[in-house]
Amino acid sequence: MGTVEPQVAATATQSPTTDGFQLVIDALRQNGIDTIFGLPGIPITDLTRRAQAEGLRVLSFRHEQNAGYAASIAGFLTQKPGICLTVSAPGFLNGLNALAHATTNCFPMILISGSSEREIVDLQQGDYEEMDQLAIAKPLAKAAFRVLHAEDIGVGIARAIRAAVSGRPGGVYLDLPAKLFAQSIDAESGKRSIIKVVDPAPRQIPAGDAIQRALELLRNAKRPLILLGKGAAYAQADADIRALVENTGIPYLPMSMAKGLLPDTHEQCASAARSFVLPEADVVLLIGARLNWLLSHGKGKTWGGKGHKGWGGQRFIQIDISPQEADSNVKIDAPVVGDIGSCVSALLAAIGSGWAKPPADWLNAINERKTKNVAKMAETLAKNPAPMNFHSALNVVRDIVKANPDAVLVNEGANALDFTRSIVDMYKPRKRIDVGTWGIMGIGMGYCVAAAVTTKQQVIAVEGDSAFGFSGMEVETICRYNLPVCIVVMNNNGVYKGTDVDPNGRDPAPTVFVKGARYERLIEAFGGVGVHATTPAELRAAMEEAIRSRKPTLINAVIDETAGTESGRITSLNPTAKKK
Ligand SMILES: Cc1ncc(C[n+]2csc(CCOP(=O)(O)OP(=O)(O)O)c2C)c(N)n1
Ligand SMILES: [Mg+2]
Repeated sequence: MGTVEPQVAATATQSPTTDGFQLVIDALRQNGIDTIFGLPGIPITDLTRRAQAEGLRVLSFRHEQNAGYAASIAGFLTQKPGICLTVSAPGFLNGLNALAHATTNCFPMILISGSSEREIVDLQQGDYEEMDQLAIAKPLAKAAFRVLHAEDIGVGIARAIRAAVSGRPGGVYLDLPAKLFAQSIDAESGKRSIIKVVDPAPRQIPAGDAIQRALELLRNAKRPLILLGKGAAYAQADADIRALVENTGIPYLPMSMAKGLLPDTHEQCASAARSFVLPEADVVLLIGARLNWLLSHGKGKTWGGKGHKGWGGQRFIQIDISPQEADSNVKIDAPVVGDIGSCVSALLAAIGSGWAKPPADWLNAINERKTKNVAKMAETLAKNPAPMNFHSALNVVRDIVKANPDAVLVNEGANALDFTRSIVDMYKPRKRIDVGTWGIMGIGMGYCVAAAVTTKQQVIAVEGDSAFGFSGMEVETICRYNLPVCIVVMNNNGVYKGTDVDPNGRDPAPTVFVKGARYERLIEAFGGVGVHATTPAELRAAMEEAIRSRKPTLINAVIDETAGTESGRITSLNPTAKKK
């Protein structure tokens, strides 16, 4: 055993050191990242502890997929990359779904996964949780990097941040092998190695001739239409987008997550006449909306085309940050490439004042449809059938959201999604977050956690009973952090409906769950409030109380099991066996 003195002498002459753990934390913090969504284990357990000790918010989940979805939507809501932190192989794979989701939805996110020893992994010698994670992440990520040396952590995180938020945002993978964390280097050079990223998402100014080309087309339109996508919501250019819509007087349709960019009750909102305006419009201005399946690829019957691929005759102006987006499905006559904020403000400036409103016959025709459809919907919503159905339950949610316009609405399911989207009006930007481009189930509870911690607002989740099951265990997470989340499970005993039966009478049908399941008891196990609601009045009282108390609440809203339709609104995409 040595004495104490030599050690003291040694530390007195050695310069201070830092290590990989610390450098990761410093690099994130210096770039304004204050929250990590993750799940601890080898080799990142100490990273979660030390990040928390240093004041970062570390939110620990029950499954990495939910942490990943949380990170992805935090990216959407804040324009900063959402961080998901996982262990190696299985934890990494659990996070990968969310990484792919972020890339597909253009949400900035960084999946940081610990990984096993490179020398062993590359020789496939059977290491603990052995996997070539970088290779696997690459096709699903916008970019993927690995850091091997502590002095490169600063560069690695800077590159990951830039890749995630610049241009079209997306999911980035950052591989941090176990050995990196304990590497120690001189503190001063460590400090110098951190890069505070300057201008991570540079504005991209559209070309003047592109703006003129777009205005030319718009000016000559007889039946113009504006389509707002979630890219427009992400851009946080809310005032300019509203001014563009109002100054031109052009009717607009918001895509699901663009709802509330202008209030859904706005007189120019054409949502209630969607099936009329799409085929009838002659010039369509797309703002941060891609012509993917959600818009029937810009052609076919939805757009008034003959058959399922026929062009409907519309001419398109497309504002998008990616120069490759135009012409992906139909011809784009006027592509405007740039960031949405810059493009919209350039259009606004070029329009000036005195833009002629669209022809009155177009606006009148839309209003006529709107009035008729709104009246029809009001009639349906006023009914109070027993058992409760989607409409009578969502009529309550509609009122609650109207009274609490700052609340964030999370929504997933099939019927539970489609009916909510069309019935529940949104009043403010980025208040509706849902299944996104893929129509995935499983975003629910992760989105709730992220929305609550990043916005500090009340969160309301409208969940199909199937949808809820994908992330249901995170009600513990919601209770543990005591988040103001009110979950409404639209319980119709199954996927789409609860009525299917096994023709052989042996098992429950594949689409059906335990009938009369008591989902509210799940949250009671963790100290949350559970409510069983069988009428709109019970649902209303429970939601009002949840919002008043800000307590984690799960309301099991019992819905008529015959009320839904197969696949909700997208029945046409569902191949079914030919009926005999
Ligand atoms: C990850 C994933 N798995 C499966 C599906 C297929 N799917 C679409 S909607 C849905 C569930 C619909 O049932 P529910 O959430 O109860 O909504 P309901 O129509 O009954 O209101 C499923 C499983 C999916 N979209 N995503
Ligand atoms: Mg259901």
